[in-house]
Amino acid sequence: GLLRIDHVGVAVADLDEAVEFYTRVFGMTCVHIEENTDQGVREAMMSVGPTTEGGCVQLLAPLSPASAIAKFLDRSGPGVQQVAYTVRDVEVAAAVLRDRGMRLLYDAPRRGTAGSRINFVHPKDAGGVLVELVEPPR
Ligand code: MC0
Repeated sequence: GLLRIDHVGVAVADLDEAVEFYTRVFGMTCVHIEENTDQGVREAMMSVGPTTEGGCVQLLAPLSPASAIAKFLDRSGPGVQQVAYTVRDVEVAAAVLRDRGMRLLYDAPRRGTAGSRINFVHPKDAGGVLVELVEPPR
């Protein structure tokens, strides 16, 4: 089953500007920045509270015009792009959701933030929400 909200993903055009905004206005702390070329993003993990136990906002900026985030920004503008849940085992969680009629975007998990393993439920099967499953690195 799902364990907790891992992060809420927000599409932004300019990552550095967004990090500055979330820090100054909401008092969040940037705990991780990375480029994920497989996903076509440059991303920053912003801790909501004093520890990441309080959940994170993941700021996502496109690396190229072909990126899923570039497409999202073109269509919808900046805003919430995904909700991500922590799971113990992403393959098991994906299999359970497939059994319940959900289309998973990948046949096998791919690499997410900081070496996590991830998959996604298609937003059209989940009431218009792109749902990400995150198995944290061991
Ligand atoms: C598209 N749609 C969405 C959506 N993206 N609805 C809600 N939330 C979103 N994020 C809607 C469109 O408006 C459209 O609705 C319908 O889905 C199908 O659109 P499409 O043109 O066929 O599909 P695409 O090309 O826009 O692709 C959507 C899809 C793609 C979800 C398949 O974005 C994708 O593969 N996402 C997974 C990877 C990803 O998002 N990576 C970036 C984050 P209508 O009604 O017009 O038909 S990377 C990340 O998250 C990593 C680093 C991590 O956390 O570890």
